[in-house]
Amino acid sequence: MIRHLGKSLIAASIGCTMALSPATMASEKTLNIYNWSDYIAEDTIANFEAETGIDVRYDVFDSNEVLEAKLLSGKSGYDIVVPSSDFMAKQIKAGVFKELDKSKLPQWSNLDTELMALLETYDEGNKHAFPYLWGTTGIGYNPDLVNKYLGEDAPTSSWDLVFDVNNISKLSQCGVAFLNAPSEIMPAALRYMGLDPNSVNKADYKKAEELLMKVRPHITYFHSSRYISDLANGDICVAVGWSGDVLQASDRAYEAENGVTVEYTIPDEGAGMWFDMLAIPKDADNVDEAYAFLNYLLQPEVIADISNYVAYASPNKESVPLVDEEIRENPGIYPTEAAKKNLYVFSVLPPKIDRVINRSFTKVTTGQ
Ligand code: SPD
Repeated sequence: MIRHLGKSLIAASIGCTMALSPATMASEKTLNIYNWSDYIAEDTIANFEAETGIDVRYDVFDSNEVLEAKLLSGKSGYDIVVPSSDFMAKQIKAGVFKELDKSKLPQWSNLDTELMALLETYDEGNKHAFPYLWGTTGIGYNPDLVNKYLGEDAPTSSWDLVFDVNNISKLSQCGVAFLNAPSEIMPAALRYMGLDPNSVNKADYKKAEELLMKVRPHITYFHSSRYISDLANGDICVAVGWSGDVLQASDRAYEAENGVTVEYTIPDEGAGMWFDMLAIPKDADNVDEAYAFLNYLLQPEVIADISNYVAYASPNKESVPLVDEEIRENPGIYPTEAAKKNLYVFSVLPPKIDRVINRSFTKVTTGQ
């Protein structure tokens, strides 16, 4: 179900600052960006710096929860951040973002209007943010290893692969990773059990916790970025992960010619679909520079290059014809209309349900 991107991908390590500014440039203008790891083309920042003369400090994270803690602490130190839409909605209520001045974003109309309408659920009037990229949360797997441990009939297009104890207990021999993300894993478990992935019923989360406790002993680790290289190297055989990250693993393995193949599946029972949003924190020091970067990303060629590189879908409709056919036609990146019917979006849940989710998930990850 997947293709090879045919380019090498460079991993940005979590918590590290990448020194991306040209050494020759002594600029007084700076911009501090906090984005997801493995989520930008290798030359995007350097090209932006060369075009604008702005020096960029580019830091990465792999968890909405980590970003949220920084934002709520008052002074994040960033001028651009990239929360997922459901987290952003709560952060807007907490007053952490500036309203965007759309007169400073002349290419706003490049954004897909249907998607922008959907995103109004999170941000009425699309006042505070616009989408960077979007994707799904599904299963990455190594078909050779999965067939070795489960046979040719392995249920690779079902959540049964990881939520059925019979299967995951065998797969634990080759390694199974789960995202360390309560807001992703709990909804997937609910959906697998035929429950509402956005349930507001505490009892449902108890059931999800029980299911996860059963499979927990067979999960090799919970982490939200390490699985890319582990899948690519054949060090694990299954990961519950994000679409583009799995496809990057596939590409890295292909480039390494190490005999490993990696596939991505959106399970038949359905999967979560999410949107990562570009926003300016209220306390940003470099607002003009932040707008320069937002305008840069609104250019169809720029975001098409990023989409080609990281294998996530672009919300910029003018960019889609510029995206490589192998990306555009990949149903793991741009799901078919039939697959879309099975996707769910993440609702903004009441704080008491968020607390239940986080407590349950902590029990699962710590085993206590
Ligand atoms: N490596 C990039 C991962 C981007 C993941 N976005 C997270 C969405 C969570 N709902």
